[in-house]
Amino acid sequence: MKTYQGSEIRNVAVVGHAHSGKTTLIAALLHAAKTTPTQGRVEDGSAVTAYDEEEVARRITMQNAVAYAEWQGTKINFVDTPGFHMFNHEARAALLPVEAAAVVVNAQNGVEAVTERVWKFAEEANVPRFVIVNQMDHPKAGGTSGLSALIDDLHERWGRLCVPVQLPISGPDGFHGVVDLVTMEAFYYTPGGDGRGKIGEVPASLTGAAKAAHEALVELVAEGKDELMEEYFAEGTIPEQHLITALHEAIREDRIFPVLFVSGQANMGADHLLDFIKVYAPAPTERAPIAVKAPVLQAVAANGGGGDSSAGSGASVRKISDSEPTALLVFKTMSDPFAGRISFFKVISGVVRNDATLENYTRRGQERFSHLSVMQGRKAVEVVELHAGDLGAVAKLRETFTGDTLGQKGAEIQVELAALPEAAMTYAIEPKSRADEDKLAPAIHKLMEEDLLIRFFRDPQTNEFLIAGAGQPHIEAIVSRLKKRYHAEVTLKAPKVPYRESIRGRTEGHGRHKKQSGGHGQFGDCKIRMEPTPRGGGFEFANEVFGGAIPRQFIPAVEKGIVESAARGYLAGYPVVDFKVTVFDGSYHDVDSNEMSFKMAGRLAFRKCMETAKPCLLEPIMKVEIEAPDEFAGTLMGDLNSRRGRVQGMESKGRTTVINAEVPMAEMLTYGTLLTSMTQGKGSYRMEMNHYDIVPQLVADKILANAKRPVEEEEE
Ligand SMILES: Nc1nc2c(ncn2[C@@H]2O[C@H](COP(=O)(O)OP(=O)(O)OP(=O)(O)O)[C@@H](O)[C@H]2O)c(=O)[nH]1
Ligand SMILES: [Mg+2]
Repeated sequence: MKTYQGSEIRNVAVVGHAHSGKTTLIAALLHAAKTTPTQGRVEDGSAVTAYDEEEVARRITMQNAVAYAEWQGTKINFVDTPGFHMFNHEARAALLPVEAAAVVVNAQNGVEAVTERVWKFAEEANVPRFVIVNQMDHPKAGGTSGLSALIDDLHERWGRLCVPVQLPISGPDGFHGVVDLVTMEAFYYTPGGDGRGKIGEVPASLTGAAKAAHEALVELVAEGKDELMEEYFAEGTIPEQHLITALHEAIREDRIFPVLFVSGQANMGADHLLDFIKVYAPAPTERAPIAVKAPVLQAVAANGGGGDSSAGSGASVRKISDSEPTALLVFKTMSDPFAGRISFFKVISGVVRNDATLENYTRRGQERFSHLSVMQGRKAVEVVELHAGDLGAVAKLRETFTGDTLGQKGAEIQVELAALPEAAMTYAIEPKSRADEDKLAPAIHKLMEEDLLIRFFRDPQTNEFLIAGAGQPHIEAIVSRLKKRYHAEVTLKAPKVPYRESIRGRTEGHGRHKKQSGGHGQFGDCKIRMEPTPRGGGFEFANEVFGGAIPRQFIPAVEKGIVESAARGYLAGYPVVDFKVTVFDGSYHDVDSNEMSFKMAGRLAFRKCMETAKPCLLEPIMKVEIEAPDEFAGTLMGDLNSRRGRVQGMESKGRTTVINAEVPMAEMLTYGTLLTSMTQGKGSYRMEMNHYDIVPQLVADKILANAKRPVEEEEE
């Protein structure tokens, strides 16, 4: 394979609502570029970017995938992303390594909930966007009110900067091709062909509309650029070459969001879209230098850890250029039971060569890059070197994970990943056999390497294994992967609510641990003050012991005892959070005092405090967005009320109502099924963890009645 320079590379994330046809469109583009001899299909698992067996079985994309097309001297890297709301965090993550987002809109439905969401992600990530109106072959393309209504809708949502750069050639007999509004040429396609069009005349019925659309485009491009404006007024138009350069610049600077028309499934418009990406999408080397965090040197422990020896922290930038020091960012990990861990990365700067040894800046190890590759779906294609801006992959790094930066020694940078939502649903799982139990933890940890949303832990109360994820389909896919990839079989049990405990009052407590059982005794004694901190504040610890009432070296033991006891819970075995402890007094014994004794004293003092600190139960509150046709709004609102939901807003979009509410997780565990029956299958919802709040007394009483109160095994 040819070696591509940064200026010859385009990185495009393909984002959009579920089923808008992203995976199919990429398959069409790859076929048009002769990457695949036939066009891959989602239906039979032959689409290049839909290789995961869970995805093939469900016919949806669940994780990002990478593929590339070599198109007229340019390498176009595509990142296919999930449109299903539960996996939208993947789409967000895909925007980090790219310079353009192709926002795919289903021509039948226009802009949908996730279309808006991914647009916002791209905006936040500072990534130029183009709108691809897909499924133009569909008899219902344009919906009930036609394509001009679709364009009006784009304007309404994202402003007049959304401007067509093509005009679709469609009529009652279907979709035939597009008019390029820059060159004013028409391209005609055969449905089900190879995606390569034939140049022809603009149909007479469209010449007027094409001229008007061309002028609208030219005006928008020239806007704010004095020399172009002058040229436009003097000549009445802008020469094609100037227009191309100016449009490229306008797209890069977010002054224009071009709109194009294709059919992925019938492979119509593919070559033109590839051309468009080549000419108009920014090359990585053209983008402004990316913000990076310069290294933060660890305080040296040998200094006693007290002195602040951190240096060089703060924001900085790195230019995407071969001449900068080599650095790369791992943006995705795939754990393959055979090939091992495959790390997908973007070369931020410099050149990565096969067999290079690079330092993992995040974890401080050395990694050897053997069999340097680029990914074509699941297939790794080996390359000799990768230049700044390119996307690549390497297998079998020893200790490198998603989010890590690596590079040459002495030129450290760090790049921040987009924030992930909290897991929205927790299930208990039970290994089917002893052998399954042994395989479970290592297998889940492998899956967690590629899916950062998974949480895996033990229920402190029941000792069950708990697994948390984005929702039921997500958890089910994890369970299926555990079985198919790692032969670890588990049964899924009812969803669990991860309650927590906290306190509402300020109090003091005394813990004294004394044992005299012949020989060496044990003695620890501390007095602590406990007070609530704001919600989400976690745990704080302060030391106000003066005059050596407790020797310095035993203070951490007191803290440790408190932390351990808090993790075990007080009311019902859920971890106690959001409180501050100050140790202010105590006593010790010259011979009998040791760490263990002060840890015990810490535990006892904590439990003493809990008795009077007005302990309370906290529950996770979800941020929920529900979408359904207007006629169901009343039913849904009533239902939310009965679920202790607090409606934050209700909005009507076309004939759809969108309700935003905050609802306790405990009330949402089986909402998916209920919503389907309440809305005849026409409603959809998504939710994410938002915050913890105190459980109302009546509800808490019921939970506590069913819970075992944890017992502290050690006695004074
Ligand atoms: N008529 C028509 N159908 C299409 C077109 N593109 C996709 N489809 C159909 O729409 C369905 C979804 O296509 P996908 O390519 O899987 O859609 P996606 O956007 O990748 O979906 P997610 O990955 O779940 O977000 C499939 O059944 C396709 O056959 C198109 O251009 N025309
Ligand atoms: Mg897909």
